[in-house]
Amino acid sequence: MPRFGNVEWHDDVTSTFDVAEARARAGASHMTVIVARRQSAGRGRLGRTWESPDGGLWLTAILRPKTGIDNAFGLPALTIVLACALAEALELICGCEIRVRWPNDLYVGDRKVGGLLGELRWTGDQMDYCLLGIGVNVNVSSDTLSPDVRSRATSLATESGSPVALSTVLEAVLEAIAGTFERFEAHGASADIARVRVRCSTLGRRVQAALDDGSIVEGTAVDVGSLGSLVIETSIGPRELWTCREVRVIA
Ligand code: BT5
Repeated sequence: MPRFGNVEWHDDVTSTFDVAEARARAGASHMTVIVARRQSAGRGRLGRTWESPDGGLWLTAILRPKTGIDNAFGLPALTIVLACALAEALELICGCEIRVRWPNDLYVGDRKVGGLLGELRWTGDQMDYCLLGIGVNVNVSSDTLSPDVRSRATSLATESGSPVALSTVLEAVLEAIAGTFERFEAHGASADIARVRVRCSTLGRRVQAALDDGSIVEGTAVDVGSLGSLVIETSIGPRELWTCREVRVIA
């Protein structure tokens, strides 16, 4: 049963976040989704660029949670749990193993096939709404990506060996968002975190995490906490990360 009332399609946008922001400010309802065929200024985390040529699924969903979620705890949990649900759904479509790299990347082997970006909007200390951005390289052809990104990216079509219907992926992604969010509101993230732990390729690896303040934490990634954090065992004990610029697997 579709649980999305309003799916708005665009050919060209700067970013689906820009359109979603305008719609949310104008009062758009929970689960309104903005989809674009191309973005001229697609966004990644921390001001990075998300390359968004033809052939990808680029969308932002507007969520209006009934219960409070916040930047420190709620959002990291929601995004990693959703990343896991997306990986499961996309894997069924393309038949290749899709894993989650903490905090919010979808990978096939060593190549990135998609990413998530969650942002909260506040009025004072009251959360107004949550914007969830999702990008999946469905049929993106590698020669439409910059050389730097091309060497580290893949698409569902490349991995499955044939083109994949954008509408099938959209339907699966919307179902994953709706199902994950319903469970999240009803029970929190902890029930789904067990699935994340199985699917998270960061766990068990030696990593270097570049924190937002520029410092580096190095150690073995040993757990995803029940609220979505990454626990790294360092030479001086465990460190729990909620956010960081980048986690690099070094061994
Ligand atoms: C992400 O950021 O992975 C979040 C991506 C979210 C994109 C969606 S598309 C719809 C919605 N509207 C937007 O404007 N954004 C969201 P991050 O973890 O910061 O990764 C960004 C990095 O991924 C870049 O610096 C590149 O190295 C790489 N990258 C850029 N475009 C890519 C692509 N199409 N495929 C694979 N990797 C890419």
